[in-house]
Amino acid sequence: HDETENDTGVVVKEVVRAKKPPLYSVILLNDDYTPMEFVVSILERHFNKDHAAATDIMLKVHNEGRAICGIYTYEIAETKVTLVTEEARQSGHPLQCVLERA
Ligand code: TYC
Repeated sequence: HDETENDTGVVVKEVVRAKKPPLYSVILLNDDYTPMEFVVSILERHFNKDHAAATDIMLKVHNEGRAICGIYTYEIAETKVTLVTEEARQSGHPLQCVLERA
């Protein structure tokens, strides 16, 4: 908090808010091998999408090469990338999930 006096002599209190943290987009990249239903399931479970929204995003990646799955602060975004990549490799899929400054 800070107290300042304006040009009418009135003391004004202002709240100094925390600076907004930088945000990061989590992005899925297309490949020729990861099954469509696997990508839809990833979007439902890791990015809180319903089946229709997950299908739309998966098809956008399939048709355009990439799509944003969600926007988060750094630690959350990085954790999503790690968990999605681990699950894809465990399942034998080459799915690529990356971070970008939003
Ligand atoms: N192109 C893949 C296929 O035809 C599907 C796919 C969609 C793969 C999105 C990755 O991030 C992806 N099976």
